Amino acid sequence: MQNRIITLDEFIIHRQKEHPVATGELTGLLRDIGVAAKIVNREVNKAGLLNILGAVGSENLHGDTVQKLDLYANEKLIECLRNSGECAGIASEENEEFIPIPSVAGKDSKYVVVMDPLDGSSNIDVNVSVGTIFGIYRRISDPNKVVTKEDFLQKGTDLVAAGYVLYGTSTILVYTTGKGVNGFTLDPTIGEFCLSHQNIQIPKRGNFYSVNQGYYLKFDVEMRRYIDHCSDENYGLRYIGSMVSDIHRILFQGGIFLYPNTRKYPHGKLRLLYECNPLGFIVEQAGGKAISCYLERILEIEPKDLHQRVTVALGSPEMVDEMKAFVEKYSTIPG
Ligand code: AHM
Repeated sequence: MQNRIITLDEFIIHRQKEHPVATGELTGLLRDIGVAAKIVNREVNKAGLLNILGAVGSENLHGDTVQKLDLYANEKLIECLRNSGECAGIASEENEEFIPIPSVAGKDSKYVVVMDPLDGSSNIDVNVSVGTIFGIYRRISDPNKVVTKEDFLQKGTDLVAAGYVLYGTSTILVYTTGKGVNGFTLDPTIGEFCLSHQNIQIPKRGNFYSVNQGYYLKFDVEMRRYIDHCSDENYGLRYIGSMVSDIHRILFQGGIFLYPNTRKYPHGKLRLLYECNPLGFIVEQAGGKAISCYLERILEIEPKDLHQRVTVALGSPEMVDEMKAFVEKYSTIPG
């Protein structure tokens, strides 16, 4: 642990200096996301006082009930990114279509952002941790023109940066630019994210598995066998129902997170672009693994649709390998 405080801003500027050709745009974008996270954090913390808990009543395009705070987080993040000047477009889990952003002060940005503004929304109105997830891609379309869908439909291996903010007992921002994973805890007394977890390394194995075991009977046989194995091995079951929180624990204590296909969600529930790719990138950067329940590496899946769902198993490398062995042994799907 360093003996002087290093803020998120200092850290990302320092990292930029390590790349002599860097223009500072990514640095600016990460800093703007940090600012947006502080604003969302403020609202999450006082949600109970402001009557923005509970559902608006409408359903989002996936059929989930939209919570007021989801809308707020979505709006705030979009607003910050729109004013940033470093972002050419946004694809958000809360919006059916991507949002092109006009250039600010005549400057054409080369980055686009994918995000889940407030993941784990069913936990909001009972004061349980929720999180923001983001990923940053370099746009592939002509930078002088409006962004296209292809700018967002890039594989996870093309991510330039990814991160999450966990609004928990303390608020922590964890991000990677492909050179390790670092965590910054918000010090509310100075209003700054301060480096608290340097070069995070996921344990090779852990004592926990994280899955919605209530759906056990709806999982395929190989997944049921693997879950039985976890139970036989006396792994503890930990499932918050907020992917950011579940992954955060696994990042530090080791373990495996699973969201397989069910009858309700034949392709899995979680979104490739907004949830699985950014968190998969972070987990891999910390030394872990992220695969689908059909054993494809998450980051190599070719996205076809902005809101594409995917099955997922991610976490400690040895546990993901173990799950893979169960799929290979028991799967009835040829191949
Ligand atoms: P959300 O986009 O409505 O917030 O749903 C995503 C969340 C994840 O954070 C979590 O892992 C999962 O949904 C929980 O789903 P389930 O309640 O089906 O177990």
